[in-house]
Amino acid sequence: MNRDSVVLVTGATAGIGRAIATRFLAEGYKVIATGRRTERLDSLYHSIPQDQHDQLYIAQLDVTDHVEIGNFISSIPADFKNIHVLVNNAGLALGLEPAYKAELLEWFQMIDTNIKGLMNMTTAVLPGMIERQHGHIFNVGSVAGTYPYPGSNVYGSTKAFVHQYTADLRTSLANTGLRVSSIEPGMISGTEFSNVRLKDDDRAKKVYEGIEALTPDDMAETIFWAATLPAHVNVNTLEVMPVQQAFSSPTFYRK
Ligand code: NDP
Ligand code: 8X3
Repeated sequence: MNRDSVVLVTGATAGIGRAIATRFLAEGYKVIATGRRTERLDSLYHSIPQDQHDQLYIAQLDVTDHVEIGNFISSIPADFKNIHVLVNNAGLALGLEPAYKAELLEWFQMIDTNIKGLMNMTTAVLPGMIERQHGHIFNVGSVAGTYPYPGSNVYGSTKAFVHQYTADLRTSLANTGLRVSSIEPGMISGTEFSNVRLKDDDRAKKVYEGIEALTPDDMAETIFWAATLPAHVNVNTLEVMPVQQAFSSPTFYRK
């Protein structure tokens, strides 16, 4: 990594993605910030110090649309083309109901975004990284990919995919010098994750009551750290939880 390195962040309009973009910008790196909501991309642009404006390129992008992604990649301005770090952060959970009450279309949307979106972005950016012989792909997974909980349903399954996909990608790229990392956080407050999942802001707020959860800045710090380690060091998988979150043993439902 050097100060001309370009960091492409998906889902930079909110939460962790926005914090990651802000962090790399503050450290002097160039950032391509993407997401579907253009007003949020504009707000990111206006929120950073003026002397960082030249370091930021914003682009509306839906990670589920592989045709749009192809057009986006070819339209990136020359001074932002050399993407060194791709942070596949865009993702969402929808619903927390038991499986028999869940909406099939919401399951499809999680698969399209968390799995196919991540694959769309990776395959679009990878050839350039191979050509330039440097690159680092971060995939944002979740503890939900390892520890099941009621209502996680397809969300946890998509994150289990992210974990294994990262491991397979890492293995496949081991002889290229490229780095691949799966970052798997637990509960993070101060993002729109629960608002999107529950479609109810009051319920979303209650999720974090009494818990000092991780913050988007904690995750930005984690990814910044892993990205700036010496080039021969690869963080394969990193599971991060707030101290107040832990594991629970299998549950019994007695008759
Ligand atoms: P937010 O809801 O705050 O942010 C999600 C981001 O994803 C938004 O910027 C949103 O942008 C973007 N996004 C969603 N769908 C698409 C799409 N189709 N195309 C492009 N961008 C999309 O949530 P978080 O910051 O909390 O979540 C970020 C990642 O972290 C997710 O992958 C999530 O699963 C993961 N995670 C979150 C945890 C938490 O507790 N919050 C814990 C563990 C992992 P827009 O709507 O503008 O497109
Ligand atoms: C988000 C963390 O535990 O709410 O991935 O599923 S959790």
